[in-house]
Amino acid sequence: MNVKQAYYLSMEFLQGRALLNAIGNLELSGAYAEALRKLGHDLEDVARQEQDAALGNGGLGRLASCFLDSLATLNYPAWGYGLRYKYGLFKQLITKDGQEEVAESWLEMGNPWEIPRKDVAYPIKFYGEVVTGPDGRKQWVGGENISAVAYDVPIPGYKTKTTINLRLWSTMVGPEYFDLKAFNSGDHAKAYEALKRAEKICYILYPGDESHEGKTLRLKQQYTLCSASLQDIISRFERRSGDAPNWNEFPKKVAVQMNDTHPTLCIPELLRILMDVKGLSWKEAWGITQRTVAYTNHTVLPEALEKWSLNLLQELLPRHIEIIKMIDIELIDTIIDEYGIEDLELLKEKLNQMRVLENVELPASVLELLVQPDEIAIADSVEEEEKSDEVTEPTSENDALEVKVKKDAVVVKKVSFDPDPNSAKMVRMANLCVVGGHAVNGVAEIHSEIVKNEVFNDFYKLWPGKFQNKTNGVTPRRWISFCNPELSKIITKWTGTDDWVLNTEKIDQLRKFADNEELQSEWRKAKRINKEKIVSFLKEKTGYLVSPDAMFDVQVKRIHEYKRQLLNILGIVYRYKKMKEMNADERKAKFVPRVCIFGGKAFATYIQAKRIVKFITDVAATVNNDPDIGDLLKVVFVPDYNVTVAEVLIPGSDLSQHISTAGMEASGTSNMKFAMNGCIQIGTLDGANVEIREEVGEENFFLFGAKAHEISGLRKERSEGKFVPDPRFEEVKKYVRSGVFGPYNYDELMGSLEGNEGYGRADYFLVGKDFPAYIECQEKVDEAYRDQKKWTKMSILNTAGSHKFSSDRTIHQYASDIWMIDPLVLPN
Ligand code: T68
Repeated sequence: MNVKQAYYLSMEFLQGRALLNAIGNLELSGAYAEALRKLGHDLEDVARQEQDAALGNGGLGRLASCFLDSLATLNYPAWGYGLRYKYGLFKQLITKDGQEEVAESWLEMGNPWEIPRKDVAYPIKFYGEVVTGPDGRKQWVGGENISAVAYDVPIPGYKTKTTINLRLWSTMVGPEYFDLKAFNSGDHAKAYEALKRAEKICYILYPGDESHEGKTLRLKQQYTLCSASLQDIISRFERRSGDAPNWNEFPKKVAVQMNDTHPTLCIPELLRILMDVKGLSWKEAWGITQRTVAYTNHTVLPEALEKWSLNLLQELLPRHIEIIKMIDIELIDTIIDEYGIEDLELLKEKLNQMRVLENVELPASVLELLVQPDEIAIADSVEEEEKSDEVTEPTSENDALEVKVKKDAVVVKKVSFDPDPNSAKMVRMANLCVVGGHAVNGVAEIHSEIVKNEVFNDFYKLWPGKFQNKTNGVTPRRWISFCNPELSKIITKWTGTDDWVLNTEKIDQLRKFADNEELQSEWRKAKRINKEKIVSFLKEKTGYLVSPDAMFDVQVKRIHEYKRQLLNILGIVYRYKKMKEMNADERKAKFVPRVCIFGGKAFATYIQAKRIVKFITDVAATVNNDPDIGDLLKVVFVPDYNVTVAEVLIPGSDLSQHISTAGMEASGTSNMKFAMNGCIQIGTLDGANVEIREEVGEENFFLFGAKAHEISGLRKERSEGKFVPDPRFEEVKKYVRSGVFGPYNYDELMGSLEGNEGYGRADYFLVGKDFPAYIECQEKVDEAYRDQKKWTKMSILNTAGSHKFSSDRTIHQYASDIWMIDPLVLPN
């Protein structure tokens, strides 16, 4: 059956544990537990032995894994492709100094979930040079040659026989690269050099890329993923098409989705193979490539939009840079067609913003077009506006003269197209993706609007039809059914079927029972059981003993300034200070007991994020040991947050925090998981929060904070020195600086929230601006929690309204709007 197949290429897959998920999807949990019991083992104990497969950082990687579950479940012909990192995302230790990273050696005990496919291997080349072969085709020769070997990880779907494949590449070299001579002469290290060089490509996820070596390694990783996957996809296409493949059919059989820009090299690699290996013309190859690939954007943070140094690319992938230059020329032609050459300033601006190559001279043919000899002649014959009778000659071949008729004088203005000699030449991967693919999508409605109207607005004006929204989703198997069996039983009972696991819209039926006392009581019992699991978990991991009677208030996600863990912890500090100012009775009357739980990893080189971790743990140490406070407030930083930890924390949370500066969180996906598990959110109008609030009802969501469209104005106000901070914000910073939380110097952290100037300073993320609204909103949360009936109703309505956020819905939309693939159920 030669149907069209989709391939999801991602540098990250955050799979978590596989056992309970696999037997759950195969509906074998009961039988498996029983079989284990007979052998004297407990299923949960066995499951706990498994290490998380943490081949990802956060949301982007976990999304890829949720997508695989949905693809298999919905019987789509689709595979995932990634890298088999030897060490996953680091293990996070929390010490007295904050976060410490150690390597996560997840393969140490072997991996029972993979099938090594030594028979599936492809050559990968780096460096070398480009020559023209006797047939006139370009050939990439010499260089460093390694091989990428496949490891297949089966992904079983839920209630279906379909099992799809996640193919992970590992890098090595053949025995011919073992330097026997060197070894025999005693130079053992040299003998293994080539092998080590190859193997290190797949050592770790996201190597630090501050150094040249680090950058090179990261680029090698990206290219390995793209090249090996495309060679595999192409060889499958050829196998299925028989003797003479019709390459025009390729986009009818293959859809390649690039998970962010990390697999962008797919574009020049597909072009290279089609032209240099298969002999197609540029025009044919370019058309095929554009119809095959599509790009998902996951961030609008300018610093996260990937750029690579042209020199590094030139050195490592010389043929690809030639191809990228050809793409750049295609794009320049399109930009000139669109904007014309009359207004050279405008044209220059558009070229500067839109080109794939940044700060690189224009090709000579284009410059020729831009320098209009006629206009120079006119200019020569008239006086300039400034009454100078000298017309400036172009100083370099990259300069052009712009002639404008202004009143009755002719104004001659020199427009320089020279690159800036002080800035590096770069390749903009996102622009390459937008030009090279047929679809570009954001991951939540508000984010897709920002993608269209801000980040890629020039491209949107050029090709409005390319831009789409695909709101993220999460798999209800892992994120309700398996992680929360207590709640699942209740949903099944009240909706009358367990069909909701596949057809989540059925969960909506809970809505009509939201006031039902029996349901409410069952609901609270389930939450209580899940909270007790958190209590034991926290005791084991941190030593802190918390009370399940308290509200569990949770913020778990990567530590980043834009996600504003700092706002949360400053809110807690403010609460603590107020408690300290009251007597015991006043305290009890005013505050609902809370356990504030944080979890998340800071990128190893992100100093400010690490300071935030340190701050949270310092606050925890002070508050938790304060006898005045007791169970009224506890703060816990859970070390080493990962998928497995999320599976414990999410079902037992009461309140979850999604409080990013509006416009900065592309979507968020844990917000969806929390809603599904009946947790109420406190959040800003950002990412998928906007849609979650719409679905669950605004009265069941604690909203606060500035709106996305206000942010740039607020930053401007700040830089002009017009921002007047709320006295409560000043009070809380002063309190932190006073040393209540220990000897650590918090000047740097608090200072980042002050001043008028600079990114990373001047409170760029508007913590101070949103602080008063946040603490007032938290007071409303306390008030709502006191009324347990009301709270339980809100909780039920969150679960009921969460059904849109199943990744099954998302995957159906990708399949029908971008990939054009259909489900395929194989006959028995
Ligand atoms: C996240 N992005 C978005 N990036 O932040 C989140 N890795 O809003 C969204 O819900 C999620 O993607 C899924 O769409 C990430 O997780 C990374 O982890 C990342 C960024 C740069 C390089 C590598």
